[in-house]
Amino acid sequence: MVKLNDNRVLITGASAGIGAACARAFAEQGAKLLLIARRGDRLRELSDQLTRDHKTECLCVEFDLRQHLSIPSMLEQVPDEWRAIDVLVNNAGLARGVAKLHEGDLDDWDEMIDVNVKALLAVSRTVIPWMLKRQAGHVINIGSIAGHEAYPGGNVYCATKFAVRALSRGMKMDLTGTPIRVTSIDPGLVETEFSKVRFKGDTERAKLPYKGIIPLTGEDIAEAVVWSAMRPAHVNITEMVIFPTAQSSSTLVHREEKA
Ligand code: 8X3
Repeated sequence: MVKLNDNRVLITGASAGIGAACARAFAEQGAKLLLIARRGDRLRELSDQLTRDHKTECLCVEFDLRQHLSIPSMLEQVPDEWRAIDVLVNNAGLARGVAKLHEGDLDDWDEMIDVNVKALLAVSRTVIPWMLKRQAGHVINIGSIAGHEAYPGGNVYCATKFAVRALSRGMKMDLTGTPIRVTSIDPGLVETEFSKVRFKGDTERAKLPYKGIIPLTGEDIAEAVVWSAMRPAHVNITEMVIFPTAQSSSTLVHREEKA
């Protein structure tokens, strides 16, 4: 088993949801965290809490990953010791809207493609060479069931997650013959701010995907991420699809009516 204490873990989109849960789970294992997110106040709150609870060493970088062309220079500015990244969790991602493709909003599409695909590429393009230099590292991409099957209104979001899946496979192939591991963790319905973002703050509508089911939590996914990272060095968990028990595909969900 790989021990994570004193490992350096970079997590994108770390201020909430799956990203924040991963930060907590890695902190519990004694890792040092490089946390990147747009909401600096939330990041600092999280890092204060982790420092208090686990004595975690955290470096917080407030950065909007939509600025994907500036990602290499942002990362090159972190202190040298933070280039020794053992685990990169490419978590940042979002969905905007459920409009039919022919009624979709081009700005929404840009935002999803910029963050879900281009930012993941730019972060990986910068960090993987650091890993190769040290001949150590693990890239864990947070994909989605939306990268396995499209669903009505999912069009561009699903396309970005199909892209993430292709990139995970491509990275694994390009890193063949090196010790660098690549994992894709692909969840179904996880209750986070995801739905609120997708429905642009309409909280009532945002609750509907989770109605009548016990959805996954960020912690459920973080456990799988940390478990993958802790496998022995010769074991590469390549792809893991995680559903709530009530879900069997993007569109097949059993909902219990509440009285
Ligand atoms: C999130 C899961 O089913 O809303 O990636 O697309 S789903």
